[in-house]
Amino acid sequence: MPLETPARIVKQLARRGYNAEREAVTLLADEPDSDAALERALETLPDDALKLTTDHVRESIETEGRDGDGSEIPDGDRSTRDGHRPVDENPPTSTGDDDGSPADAGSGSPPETKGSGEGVAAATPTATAAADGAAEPISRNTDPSKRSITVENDMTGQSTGTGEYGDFVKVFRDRYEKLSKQLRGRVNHRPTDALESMGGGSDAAIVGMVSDVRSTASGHWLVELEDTNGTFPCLIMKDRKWADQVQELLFDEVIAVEGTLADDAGILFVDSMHFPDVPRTFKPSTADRHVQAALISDVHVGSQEFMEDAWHRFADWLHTEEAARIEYLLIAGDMVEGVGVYPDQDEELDVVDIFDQYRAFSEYLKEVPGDIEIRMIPGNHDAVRLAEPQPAFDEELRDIMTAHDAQVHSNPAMVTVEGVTILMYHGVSLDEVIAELPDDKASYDEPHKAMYQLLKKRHVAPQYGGHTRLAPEDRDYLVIEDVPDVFHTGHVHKLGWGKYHNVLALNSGCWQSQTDFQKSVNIDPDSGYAPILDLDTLDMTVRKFS
Ligand code: D5M
Ligand code: FE
Ligand code: ZN
Repeated sequence: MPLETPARIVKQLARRGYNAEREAVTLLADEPDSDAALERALETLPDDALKLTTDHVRESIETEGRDGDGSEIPDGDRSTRDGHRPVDENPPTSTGDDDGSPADAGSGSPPETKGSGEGVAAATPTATAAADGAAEPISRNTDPSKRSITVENDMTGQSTGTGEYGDFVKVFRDRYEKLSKQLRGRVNHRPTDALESMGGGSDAAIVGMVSDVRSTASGHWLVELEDTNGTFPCLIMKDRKWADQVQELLFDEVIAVEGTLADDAGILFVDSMHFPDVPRTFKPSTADRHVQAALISDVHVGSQEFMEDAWHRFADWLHTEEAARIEYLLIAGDMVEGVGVYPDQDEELDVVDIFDQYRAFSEYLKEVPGDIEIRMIPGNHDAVRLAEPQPAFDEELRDIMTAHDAQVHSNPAMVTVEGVTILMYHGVSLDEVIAELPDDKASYDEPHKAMYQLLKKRHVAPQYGGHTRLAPEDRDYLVIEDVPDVFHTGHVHKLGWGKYHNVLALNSGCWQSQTDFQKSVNIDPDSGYAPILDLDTLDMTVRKFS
């Protein structure tokens, strides 16, 4: 018997999505033809079994002894993906800085390729148990009583919007209500229609939605704020520190300003500006045990650029002892490439039918160990309505993706995993934040900084009528009402993470290599990385599989 047999058996099992008891592997390895014994054991395994037990192997070997036919399973029935991967694939690991230092801690460039990321520990390749020959059948906790997931703000099935004018009034009222509540305690504000009667020269404050931003001939800023009673012009002088903040403003976000009314009480000279923001004293919650979640997005199955090999390596790695603590997998949108999402996209499709794309995606999900719990939300490439909030995949799509029993939620959704609340949002508005804000505040190279802006505005997609399509509902599901412990987005295909007022913001890269369009606009995607989150410490580790 060749020495590497147990390792090979573990790998074979992993490829097909099974875990195994240690002794089951030993029994198979001791068989004269261990490959055939493995095939027999798997053939007789019930469809819903996730783990190959010692008892089952023993039984299948004994039955085989009794039947005595000893026939080989034809090669074609073996893992259909054999040969895709080199056997000694050891994904390197890097640990993000988590010293609680301000915003930039752990500038998220993957250190494996970009070496000098500030505050990021150097990459240290680690051995993977199953791959280096030490057969370690994985022992993942499967005690369901230790696990918990609850979901809030899921609007699936709650959509009431008909797109009529009244719906827009309702959703903006709700946004204003929710966000002004965050600001009311901080300023002594008056409704816009009461300001003029206050008299010139008085101190005043307004809480309102940004309805216009203009620069004046002399370089000052005129910001128009709107509340439920009307609008009011506010002047921010160019030499005030707040002038810098004006560059961060997006239409329709809610802010508060304080200042002095002009002599005719027709304009407010702004002295200070307030954002709903995350309190600096915010303390995130953590899990009670050492358990991890993998946070990924943008798989893009069906695209010619989908990185199948990297995905296989990732899924295989999830079956190893190193990944035994990972009990959750969260996917933040763009499961498939979709059809007709961008002009000329069909030229880069590997799978042209949208349902076939989901069927293929479902097969890739099957490679993930069955005892990892999966949650996913849609993105702009998925087959749900494009306008946000996006409801979860409908029944037809869920039926296609039943293999792994992955649960689906709306985009956005607040998913609480063992006490850690993760705001999952696909991230289409990030394009807009990056386009509108100066580079040092938001750029594709540091996508987490664009996420900080959304946290500061307490809204995942503030601007209406721009690049991000919004659907009016009777409430604004896109407001970040409660501060999450972790904010997880994707979409821009860049990896980046950091902390904003103790909230971990993570943009999780993608599984698609550079497309022709991305090449034409110089987007260099971070493909094939899996960010792993320690739920008990909120530390991040990034694994590279490409
Ligand atoms: O988008 C991935 C990223 O690339 C995101 O930042 C948008 C941008 N992108 C990709 N293709 C296009 C086209 N054709 N037009 C404009 N922007 C694009 P994703 O939606 O995940 O593919
Ligand atoms: Fe994407
Ligand atoms: Zn996207």
